[in-house]
Amino acid sequence: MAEQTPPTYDPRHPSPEHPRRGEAGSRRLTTAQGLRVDDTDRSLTAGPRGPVLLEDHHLREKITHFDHERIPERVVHARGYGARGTFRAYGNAASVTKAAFLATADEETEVFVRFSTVLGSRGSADTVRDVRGFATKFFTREGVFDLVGNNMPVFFVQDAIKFPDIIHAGKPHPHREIPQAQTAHDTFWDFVSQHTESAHMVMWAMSDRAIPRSYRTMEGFGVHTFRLEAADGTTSLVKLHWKPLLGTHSQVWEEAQITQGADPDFHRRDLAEAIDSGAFPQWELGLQVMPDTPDETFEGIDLLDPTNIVPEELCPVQRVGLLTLHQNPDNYFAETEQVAFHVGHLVPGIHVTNDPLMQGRLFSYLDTQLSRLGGPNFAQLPVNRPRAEVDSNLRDGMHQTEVHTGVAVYKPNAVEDDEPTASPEDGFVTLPTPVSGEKGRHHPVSFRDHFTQARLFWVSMSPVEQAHIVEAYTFELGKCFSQEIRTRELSVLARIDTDLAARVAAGLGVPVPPPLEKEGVTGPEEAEPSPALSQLPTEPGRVDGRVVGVLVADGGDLSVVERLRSALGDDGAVVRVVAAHGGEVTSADTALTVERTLLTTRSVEYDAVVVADGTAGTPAGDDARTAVLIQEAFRHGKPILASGDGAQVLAAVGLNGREPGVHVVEQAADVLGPLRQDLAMHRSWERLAALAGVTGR
Ligand code: HDE
Repeated sequence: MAEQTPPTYDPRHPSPEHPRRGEAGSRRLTTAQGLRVDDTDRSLTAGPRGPVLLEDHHLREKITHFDHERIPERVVHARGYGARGTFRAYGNAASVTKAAFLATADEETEVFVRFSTVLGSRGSADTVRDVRGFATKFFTREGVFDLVGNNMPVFFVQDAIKFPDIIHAGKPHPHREIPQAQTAHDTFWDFVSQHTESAHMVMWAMSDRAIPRSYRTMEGFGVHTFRLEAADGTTSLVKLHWKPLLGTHSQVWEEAQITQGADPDFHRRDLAEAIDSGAFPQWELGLQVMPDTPDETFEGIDLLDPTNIVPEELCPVQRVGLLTLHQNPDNYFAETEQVAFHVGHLVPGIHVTNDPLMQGRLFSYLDTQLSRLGGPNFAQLPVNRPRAEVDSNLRDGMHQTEVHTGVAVYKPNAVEDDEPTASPEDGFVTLPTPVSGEKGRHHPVSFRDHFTQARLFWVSMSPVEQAHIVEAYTFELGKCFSQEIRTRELSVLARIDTDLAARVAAGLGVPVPPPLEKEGVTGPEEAEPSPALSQLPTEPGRVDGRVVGVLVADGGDLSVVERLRSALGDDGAVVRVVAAHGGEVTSADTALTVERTLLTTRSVEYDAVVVADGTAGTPAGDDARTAVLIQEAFRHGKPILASGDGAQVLAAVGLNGREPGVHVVEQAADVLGPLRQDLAMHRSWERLAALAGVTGR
């Protein structure tokens, strides 16, 4: 194969696909046909107050185009946000795969990533309790590879044929289309309480993983086991992971709910602003490499069952490359909406397995693009266009943009002497894995343990995380109307863990039913905890993109803002000035621009709150919304600091600085130390534990 230069991407020089606008005053408004327009504000009418004329071709073109501006939203993962970036291979994956973008040290590959929620419509809020999509398109020199993953490593169903069922159960009830973007309703719990292979995934969905703090603080998973092939022909069974360099962090449930109203675009705004400010989010791609044995199991775990993880303690994650997102889309529709992922977009060295979920996905993704993007030529859209050379005999169809030449669009042909050749030498060769057995709708014995891994997840959580899981089940089941559904789900929980079931039942005020009995279903076996599953930081992490809100008042101490900005700014943390009014706050010879007022802000915007000296007794210090802001920050485990008389503002809501993660200091200079320390641990876990009434963190 001819050597091709690895694709590169320079964010400062946008591609010709995204031309910049012209000089001011140099552009002329035209119709779609390039005709210059005289007036686009008034329709053509017969007389000043007469009827509009059909003759107005500009009006008709403008309205007709507008009428057709939308395309069908994705049937799942409709709400999403994308970014461009690069992937750099470390080269150490060469022993496992011959895929050039992974195996070649320092090779850089252009990528487009789309994050999403699953259930909500395109206009739904970002911070709902849901699984997050984490789909990556690698424009490799050998063709496009799509890693269409989620932020959870397992799935609700083992077989693609059940996908329409779980989605119909989770989507709003069809008669009223309520509730939007959530699982806290009867049909979801009716389904999962009967369909017990969901038990493990439901536990993830009820955990803090379902309410990430940011796309930048999410892990990603390929979910299925892939079969990787090295240059020497050896194969391995491999699970794929994305590890965020900022750590894995979540919101707490009340915070996520408030965010839905206060800023429904919270996650897309966070990602876009981070990229704009140069705080480029990064993930390492990790591989769990397991032997390719005939039974396709590892340590007794069936690798074809997508409700199973392989604990990292049993098979460590080897990091093989770095993903950096460094450019926001220029146009949401053209890029984020039209990007088309497909599990079947593979490159040499990466193969699928017989995981029945994966097999069904191989059909679904291509199929859905046909109706979503209006035909088979979606690969020609700028956001999807491969960087490798394309020379296919695919022709015509809706929205064909290529002007193909030549007459012999078939193989073999003896009419043209430069026909494209197909060869196993450099082509994608399907591995000759053996297939045997009887046709049938099977239910393998190794797919029947529905509870051991759910238990594994539960016992791996810290006490605070367990408390959040209990709260989530209690919330969701509390929103169900059917007592029968609640009881059935409680019986599922009773089968996983007695304490979990007892705590949820207590919250619902109902007795604990006996553990669910279900024919043909086994488990749980005793499960060894996997500490890697817990999100609690074991050491201080990075503070990039963290937001500190500082409440200041006219005539008070403003120096704390500058101090924090110079100390935290280099690390990519943001310090926002909050005051009672807009414009500027002034004090002695200092003036600061106010970025948020008590009217326009809410606690959820901040990872930590500082109350500056000089706020007590001012409109800012006395405002009831300040009390709410501090109380919410407190309930959500966020660091809270007060300097000087700011202590009185805290005292008004009952805080004295002795609570975990609450600090009262004499002067502005003393704020930084404890603030940085607490921010780096994400939350005060002691406080969250105390609030949840559990001991330990
Ligand atoms: Fe998807 N999924 N899915 N899914 N999925 C789609 O494709 C489907 C599954 C995932 O940002 C659809 O282009 C089936 C698992 C992501 O554009 C559709 C099954 C995982 C995205 C589809 C699954 C995913 C999708 C809808 C069960 C994690 C968003 C629009 C067999 C590994 C991609 C589209 C984007 C989107 C089908 C299960 C991830 C309908 C049939 C498991 C991240 O084709």
